[in-house]
Amino acid sequence: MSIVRKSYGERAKLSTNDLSKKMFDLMEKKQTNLSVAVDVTKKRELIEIADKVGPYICLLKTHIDIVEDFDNDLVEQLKRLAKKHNFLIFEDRKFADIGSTVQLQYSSGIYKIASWADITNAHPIPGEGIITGLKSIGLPLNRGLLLLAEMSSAGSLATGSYTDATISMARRHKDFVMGFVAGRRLSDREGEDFITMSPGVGLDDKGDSMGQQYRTPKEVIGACGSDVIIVGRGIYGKGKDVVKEAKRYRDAGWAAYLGRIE
Ligand code: 5BU
Repeated sequence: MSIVRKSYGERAKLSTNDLSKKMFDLMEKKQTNLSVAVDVTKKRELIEIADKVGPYICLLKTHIDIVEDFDNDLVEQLKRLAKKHNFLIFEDRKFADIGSTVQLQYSSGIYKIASWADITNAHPIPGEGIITGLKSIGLPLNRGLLLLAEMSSAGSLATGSYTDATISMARRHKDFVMGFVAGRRLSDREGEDFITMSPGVGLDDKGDSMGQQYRTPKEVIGACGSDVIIVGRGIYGKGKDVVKEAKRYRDAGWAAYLGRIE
């Protein structure tokens, strides 16, 4: 796989996926490829962190179902912050069911994810119907989907032919599938440009006690050609200065990107 040398701005112009275009444009303008994964269980904490990291991120990643006091006002506040700081919202829902079920999980229930999350993601394990189901809800709302082609955790089964089949599935739905969650760039075919987002990024630790594995922004963006670093506990973990860490990861991610395109 060759490393992409094009800037985010050039890729925005060339992209045929509306949301990828928007994402690349935003990254170029705001000069950040950092996404913060805010895995906290209280609404107030989620909003507080989102407001603090807002100026430094292109994308806020949520796990909305872990928030104990979730209500519609949380969604309204997140949308307001997204506008205020100019970032997109990614609900890391990891859908994994048949098309008809994911349609309902995406549009309905308490969370109504499709109504507020610009981006969500899905495991390719059920086959292509999962994309068709999600697309029927998301595309009319200008949403985008990432397929989980790889995972950052030790022993992940998403490797080899599974990852290859995921790329083929994405190619058949380029209007809705904007790219992959993966540890590296997966395709450099002429005329297509999937965005790659990578979790498992840390500057200080190598992992956690439950299989998470961290690599540095330089490895992920520079050597492996990914586009967005997703950082959670490295930024908001115990005793951390959230703003200081967000700036530090933003700078590290951007430096790795500049080193790659030059
Ligand atoms: P951390 O605190 O930086 O380890 O958080 C990583 C986040 O990314 C967390 O929300 C996970 O659910 C998410 N994640 C991941 O760690 N690895 C993966 O392969 C995927 C998502 Br997909």
